[in-house]
Amino acid sequence: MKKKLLLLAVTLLCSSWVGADSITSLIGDIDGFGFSSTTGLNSFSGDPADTNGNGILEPGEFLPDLNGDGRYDPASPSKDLFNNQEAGDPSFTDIGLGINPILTLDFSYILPTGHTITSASFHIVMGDSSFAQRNSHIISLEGVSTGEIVASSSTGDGNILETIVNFDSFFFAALADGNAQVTISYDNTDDVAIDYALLQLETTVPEPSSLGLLLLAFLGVILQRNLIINEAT
Ligand SMILES: [Ca+2]
Ligand SMILES: [Ca+2]
Ligand SMILES: [Ca+2]
Ligand SMILES: [Ca+2]
Repeated sequence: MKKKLLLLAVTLLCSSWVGADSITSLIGDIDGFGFSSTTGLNSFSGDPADTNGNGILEPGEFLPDLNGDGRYDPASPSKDLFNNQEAGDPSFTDIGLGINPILTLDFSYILPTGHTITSASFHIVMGDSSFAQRNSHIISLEGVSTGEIVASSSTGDGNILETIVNFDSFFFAALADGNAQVTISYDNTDDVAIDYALLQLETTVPEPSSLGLLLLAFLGVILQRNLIINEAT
């Protein structure tokens, strides 16, 4: 009986062991809004837009004041509009989009059999954050609003920020089919440009090694039962 209890304990232990996995679905490319070089690109202040000088425009840095008028503004009379799109870029990344765009982003990915979603987050790197995030904008998943994203404090005209939205567990079921449609409705923006967006899923999955141990435990129970039957006959 002790052996049976021990085996049962091992079985329960094995069945509770899970591993973690991570799934990332990327829309667009991480290439600093497509600027092939940041040399000579200045922010509204006249300082280098690529503040850390690593050759790529990133969150915390700036979209460039291309016409040198001391502001980032694609609208007339300022002309800072850019189009750095390459083959394969989605139509809404690496390009100045103008004011108040409404965007639909279709993520697709594979959620392996047996995986359970434990967290999901949406990330988007965009500017002009001094305006695009000064006012709230709505992000929806599969047509259901996830709430308003309220502006963070502006750090200068043309500022680039990464916005992260953590989805409530209410949305996990809608993400299980490997497709996720995120829509963004901006309100009262100056200009919006997007480098890329991504969907990050964290999952749990039974460990193959645990499954092996589970099978061994199950076989142990069978073998012991046969021994008991053999001893009784
Ligand atoms: Ca690109
Ligand atoms: Ca940089
Ligand atoms: Ca300008
Ligand atoms: Ca890009």
